[in-house]
Amino acid sequence: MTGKLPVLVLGAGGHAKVVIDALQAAGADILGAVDADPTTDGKNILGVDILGTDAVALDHSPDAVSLVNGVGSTTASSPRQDLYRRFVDAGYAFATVIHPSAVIGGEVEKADAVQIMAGAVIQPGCRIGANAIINTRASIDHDCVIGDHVHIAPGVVLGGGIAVGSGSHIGAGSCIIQNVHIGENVLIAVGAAVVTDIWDGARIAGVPAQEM
Ligand code: JB3
Repeated sequence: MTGKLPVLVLGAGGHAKVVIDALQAAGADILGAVDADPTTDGKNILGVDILGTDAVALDHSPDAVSLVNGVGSTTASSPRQDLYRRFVDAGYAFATVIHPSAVIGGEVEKADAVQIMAGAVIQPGCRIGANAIINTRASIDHDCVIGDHVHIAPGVVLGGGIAVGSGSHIGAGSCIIQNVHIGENVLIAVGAAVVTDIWDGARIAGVPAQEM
């Protein structure tokens, strides 16, 4: 992960657990987690204490902590984006999270707050946008351009030279043929096989993938 400041995780659900596990594997100094649900206060995730709601995060100066976005996304345009923007607008910086088992090729550009989970492979020449998740064992081949806030779910396979527009969700186990363009805020359902360009806002599924 980037940065030397202690880390505060936003969120305390399933994605936060995976993120905390990656942070621990990378040897990060984790201060705690905060969650919108006040009933989580006092509990812990993998031994990391849940300290309260986002008000607790705001008690820490932006100079004293790095944030990690522990809220995931399962659709296009999720609350994850709003949370990221809210804290960036308040002056906070987000750390990147990279599980030590991820394989990342040469000349891969990683924007702010990128999260690359266990076993993911990113081949050379790719660019990964801000606040994007490359989830467990996803495979992204050479020269792909992944937009801001994209979620590449577990087990996705992207061929080379693919562009994925900001805010899109590529469902678990989907495969996308090389050199296609996926628009912004697209939802691709689990297990789809995508062989054509996909327009902004489309919801597609199936083999070969078609509009839902
Ligand atoms: O599919 C995989 C591998 N992971 C999924 C991930 C990408 O998305 C996972 O299975 C879930 O479907 C989903 O994980 P996530 O976002 O952690 O979902 P959930 O387990 O429902 O937990 C969301 C948590 O975020 C809840 O505890 C909410 O209270 C909290 N939350 C929502 N809005 C917030 C906010 N927490 C903070 N701090 N601030 C917010 O604004």
